[in-house]
Amino acid sequence: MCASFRERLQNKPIGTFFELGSANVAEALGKTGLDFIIIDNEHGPFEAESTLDFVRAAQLGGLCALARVRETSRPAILKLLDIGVEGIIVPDVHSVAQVQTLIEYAKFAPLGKRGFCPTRKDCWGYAYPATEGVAQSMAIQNQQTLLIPQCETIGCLSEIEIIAALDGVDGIFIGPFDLSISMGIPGQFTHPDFQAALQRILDACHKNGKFCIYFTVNASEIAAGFAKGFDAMGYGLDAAILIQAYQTQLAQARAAMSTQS
Ligand code: 3PY
Ligand code: MG
Repeated sequence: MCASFRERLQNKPIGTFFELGSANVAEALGKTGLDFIIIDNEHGPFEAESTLDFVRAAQLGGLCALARVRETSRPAILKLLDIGVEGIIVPDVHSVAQVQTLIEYAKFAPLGKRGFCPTRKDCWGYAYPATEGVAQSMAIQNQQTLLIPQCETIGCLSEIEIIAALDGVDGIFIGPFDLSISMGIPGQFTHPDFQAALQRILDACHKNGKFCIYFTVNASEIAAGFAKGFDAMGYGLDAAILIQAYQTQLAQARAAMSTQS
């Protein structure tokens, strides 16, 4: 068994958004030194059925498999949890009430009202003993399966202290693009108001013993993110980094070719 996301928080984990949608890519990313991937059911083109194959491949490659849900509906959340993702990242959160509903969907009683069925998450019922298995599975899932709302709207920001304090919220993922857009300063990540918002979210999380994940598309900003106090960093998207890698390698090859003639 590879280290869990919580265990990896001790060592500044770095992940990436998984958009390419192939089990081969998920497995190959396990060779890169990444800690986790976020299988993107919000902006990516795939659904729960193919996500299951990506989860398996990621786990085979030693990666934590988190998934971003497509929407905040009960089926969208339940399906991803039941196929065995380690945590769900929930976009477009606006209010405390919405997060309370998310907790109902994502956590078993007594925290929430998640529906129970033996599924891949507990090896279809074979992971735990038959009689006490249900209660044991529920307790383990509540502890190990992470509910991570995104803070990426003004609404969420304005209630972040209450949201971060909710029992059942494990951590917060900041979406800088949407948060800056919602604040009326799109893409202005160094703007003082944006920086103050980041600090506010970070403080709300840490005051309540919750982890806080930030996202950047620049590898050069990862160290600064950890220095600021973020517990994990999302870095870029697999497709974009593939493009960059080819561009860099080809530019070097063409530069070497130009010196030959
Ligand atoms: C955002 O920046 O809005 C995100 O959701 C990260 O992709
Ligand atoms: Mg977003």
